[in-house]
Amino acid sequence: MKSPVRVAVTGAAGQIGYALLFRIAAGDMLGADQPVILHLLEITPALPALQGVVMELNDCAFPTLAGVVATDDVNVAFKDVDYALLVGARPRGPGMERKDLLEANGAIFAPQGKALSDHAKRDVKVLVVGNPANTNALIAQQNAPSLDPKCFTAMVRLDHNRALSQLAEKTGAHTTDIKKVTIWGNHSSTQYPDIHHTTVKGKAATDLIDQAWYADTFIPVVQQRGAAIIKARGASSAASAASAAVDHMRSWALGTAEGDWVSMGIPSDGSYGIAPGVIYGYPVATKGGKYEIVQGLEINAFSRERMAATEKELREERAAVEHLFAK
Ligand code: NAX
Repeated sequence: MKSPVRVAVTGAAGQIGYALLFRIAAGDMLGADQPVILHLLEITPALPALQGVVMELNDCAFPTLAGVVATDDVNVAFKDVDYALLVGARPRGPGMERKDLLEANGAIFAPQGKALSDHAKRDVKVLVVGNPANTNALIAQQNAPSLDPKCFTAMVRLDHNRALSQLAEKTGAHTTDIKKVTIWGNHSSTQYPDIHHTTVKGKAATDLIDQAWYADTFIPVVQQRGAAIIKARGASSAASAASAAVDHMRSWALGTAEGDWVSMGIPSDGSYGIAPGVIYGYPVATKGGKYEIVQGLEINAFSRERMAATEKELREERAAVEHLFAK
C-alpha cells in the first residue's frame, strides 16, 4: 500500500456525494493500492446528515479508506488536499435568472478557490462538478492566485460517456470498442459532441452512421440527456455523474490509454482557435498526472460553427462573473 492521499469532496451529503464517496473510498478512483483520507465539506445545516454518511463509510470497512474529516469549514476541508471534487453548488430556484445563479455560485466558488490557494497541495487536482461547472471552475481558478491555473478543471466526462453510450447503442458495439470522442465547450446544452475523429472497432464512426442521425438525433440526445433523466427519474443524474467524476480524476491521475483520449473542461490556451480565458471542453491525453490537449485534429465547417457557439456562451458567462475575480 502507498501512503494515503487527501481527497476533498464538497456537497458530500448531497445525492451525487452519496454515490461518489463510496466509489472513491473503495479505491475506484485512484486504485486498490492507494489509501485515501476523505475531507468532506457541507453547509452547517447538512452536518447531521453528513454524520450519517460518515457512519456508513466507516461501516463499509474499506481497506483503502484511511480516515474521514467532516466539516463545514472550507479551510479545514482543503488543508493539504491532493484532490478536490467540488460538487456542492447552488441549484436554480424558482424565478431565478441565470445572472442570479452565477452570482449565488460565485459566493461559493470564490471563497473555495481562495481556500484551495491558501491550504491545498501545490499540485492539487481540482474537478468542478457543481453547475454551471465550467464557469464555477473559472471563478475558483481566478481566486486562487498561488496555484497553477491548470489545477482547475470542469466535468464534461458525463457528456463524453453519454456520447459513448449513444454511439455504442446505434452501432451495436460496446463502449470499449469506441475511441476518440470529444465534447467541446460548455457542460450545457450548447456543448458539441464531436465524432469526426471517432472510431468504432477501428472503423470511422462517420462511415457507420448517417449525417442526419448525427446532426438531428445524436447531438441533441447527448445535449439534452440531463433533462431526459430528470423527466424519467424525477431527480437529476447522480450515480452516472459520480461515475464520470471518478473517471475524470482516474484518467488525470493514472493516465489515458495509448491511442485514445478523454474530454476534460480545462483552461483554454488558444488551441483550436479558442482564446485563453474560459474553461472549455477539449480532447486531452494524460500522462504522469499532467494533461495535454490533443493537437492537430482537422476541424470542418460543421464543427467550427458549433465550437464557436459553445465558446460564445462561455464568454457570456465569464462576462457576468468577472467582478468576482480576485484583483
Ligand atoms: P444536491 O442538492 O443533492 O447536493 C448538493 C449538496 O451541496 C447539498 O447537500 C448542499 O447542502 C451542498 N452544498 C451547497 N452549498 C455548499 C457549500 N457552499 N459548501 C459545501 N456544500 C454545499 O445536488 P446533486 O444532485 O448532488 O448535484 C450537485 C451539483 O452537480 C449540482 O450543481 C448539479 O447541477 C451538478 N451536476 C453536474 C453535472 C456535470 O456533468 N457537470 C451532472 C450532474 C449534476 O447535475
